[in-house]
Amino acid sequence: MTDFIKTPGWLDWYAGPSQPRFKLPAGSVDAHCHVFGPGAEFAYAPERKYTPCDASKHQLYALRDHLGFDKNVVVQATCHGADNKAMIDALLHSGGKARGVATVRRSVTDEEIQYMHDAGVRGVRFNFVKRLVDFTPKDELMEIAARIAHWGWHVVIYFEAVDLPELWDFFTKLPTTVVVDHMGRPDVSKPIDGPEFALFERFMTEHENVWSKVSCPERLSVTGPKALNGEQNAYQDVIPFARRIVERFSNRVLWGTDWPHPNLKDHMPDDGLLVDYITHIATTPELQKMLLVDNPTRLYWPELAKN
Ligand code: 0GY
Repeated sequence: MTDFIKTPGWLDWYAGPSQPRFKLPAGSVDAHCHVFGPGAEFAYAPERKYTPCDASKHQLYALRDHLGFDKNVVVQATCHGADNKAMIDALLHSGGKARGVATVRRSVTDEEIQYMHDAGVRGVRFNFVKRLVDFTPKDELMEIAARIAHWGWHVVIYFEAVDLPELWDFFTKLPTTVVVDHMGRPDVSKPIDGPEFALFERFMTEHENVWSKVSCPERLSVTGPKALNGEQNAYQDVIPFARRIVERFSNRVLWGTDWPHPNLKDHMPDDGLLVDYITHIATTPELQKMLLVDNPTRLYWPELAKN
């Protein structure tokens, strides 16, 4: 058994989250969350850039029930590298209520892909955030994308807004549905109508295969969780960005808690308040149902989607 020491300064996830006031629509999906280990059972990857606190499938599913979600999409986190065992174990113990996004290398075999598919994996994640991963050549990623396209999987991409120009040609050649993590991490201290966010909107406008998660205000916010003028204002600076993406691309947006919130050092969000935040970015019952139920069901459980 290996003992893993958590990265210094990294906060533990928030135990005892509040009960959200927003009652999630029936069938809501938490479309971005992780499991970490437990390290004694599923060792963290030698090449990891951080060591998390353990966050098990049991704890994830207890949070799902507490918040009122019906299902989860468990995204492979970088601390587990391309060893997808902990994520797959979570899917296999979900009673069909979790689907997954894996990290794979070029060496992955068709048998391994088939095994992951049968367990509920429906996508691969390509990560370009330099503090999280080492560089992988784009030809290797393109080869992986071409292979997983045969299973009907999609590609999840994670990058910083300043890197979009350099990655544009690669992203726009991907042969699958492409899901952007956290709106491409905009710098929300810059104007929403400035060139950086305009490029992201152009990316989504010109490429109808591109979807976006409108999650992680706690990562993007400069003003933070403080309710400056009452609770309505948590992560206020992120709201206009997320709301615009939800309203412009309402049939291609997803939302997730990002539990257990890797790599946060300043504050750890209360997941109940994060759920309440949804009502500020998806402001009508119709938009909320598309964001939380219809879109993730169509992408991850197409067999359940009505149209
Ligand atoms: C996220 C964000 C982060 C980390 C990871 O896989 C990961 O390590 O995704 C981050 O540090 O920004 O989406 O969970």
